[in-house]
Amino acid sequence: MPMPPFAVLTADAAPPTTDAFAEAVREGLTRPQRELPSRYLYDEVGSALYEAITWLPEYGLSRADERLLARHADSISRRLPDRLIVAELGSGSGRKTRPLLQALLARATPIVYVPIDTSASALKQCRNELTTLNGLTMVVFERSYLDGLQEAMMCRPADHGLLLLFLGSTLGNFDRPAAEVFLSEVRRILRPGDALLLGTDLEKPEADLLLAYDDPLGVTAAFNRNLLVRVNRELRADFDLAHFYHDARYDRTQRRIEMHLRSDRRQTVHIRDMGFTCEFQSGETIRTEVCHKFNLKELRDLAIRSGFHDEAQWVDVDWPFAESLWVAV
Ligand code: AVI
Repeated sequence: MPMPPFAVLTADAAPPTTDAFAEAVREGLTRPQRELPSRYLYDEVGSALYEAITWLPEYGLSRADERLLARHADSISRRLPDRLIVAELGSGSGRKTRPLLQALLARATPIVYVPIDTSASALKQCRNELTTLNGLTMVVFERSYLDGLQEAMMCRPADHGLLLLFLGSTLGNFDRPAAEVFLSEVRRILRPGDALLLGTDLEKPEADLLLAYDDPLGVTAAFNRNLLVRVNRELRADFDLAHFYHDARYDRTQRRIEMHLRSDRRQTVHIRDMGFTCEFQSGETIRTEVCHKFNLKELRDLAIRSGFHDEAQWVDVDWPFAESLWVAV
């Protein structure tokens, strides 16, 4: 399909609906370990708070990702074909992607860049950050990752390769088995020879991780508790924020940080839009996010198991983090 002659196109949005949110909240809060899906952390306020987290001295993940992409943009781009579409799952603000797009544009223009995200606010930031790049055509998809990727494949001229970016260790927010299933699904949508650049946070001392996810300023706590503000606002609930605390833990067996919201007393919460009541015991928690940490060997094994060849890997030494370039076999 020929590309549109304009710089920015927003596809008809299919964002998560309030019904889907309500269903996810009901389902999650009735589990033995109560849960709220982490994708709902990213409303307008949540996206801004996450952006603030990326600047915190204790949270080195995003800066390591950015450093690696800036340092190795040329070597990454040299391994890719000149005629290329770049799609990105979970574009975030677009800041980290800029140097890589610049390196690709220095070799060949135009480049079509397709950020795919369920967060309208993240896509807006990304558009603002990257529209100034000469020679870049953006096609923005407010979609789930796999739906968006499938549509991106349809925008792709037959003689173009595809580079898919999945950065920022978003893969770590999936359970490990789900991560493998997801990568295999991605592989099924790609064509042989297409590339995946995967950014993942690596294992590091537990104390560093706990500080990264429970910063002294309380930004991560606000990011986490904002999820209750969202449930209150969108589903007319009455979570009392004075009695739910941010709790970040490291699970050594699963090698992951878990974020929870802990009730500091016995209390009853009503979610009026759903006619649903939830009793909390003192100390009971709602798990809101899991952030898995990886090692290099398991990433290489994961590449093979999900149908990729592990082409190259770059690692940041200051904050152990890996950028892996995989090619679909
Ligand atoms: C988006 N994701 C990769 C972040 C992480 O580190 O897993 C989300 C986050 N949660 C708390 N701080 C950052």
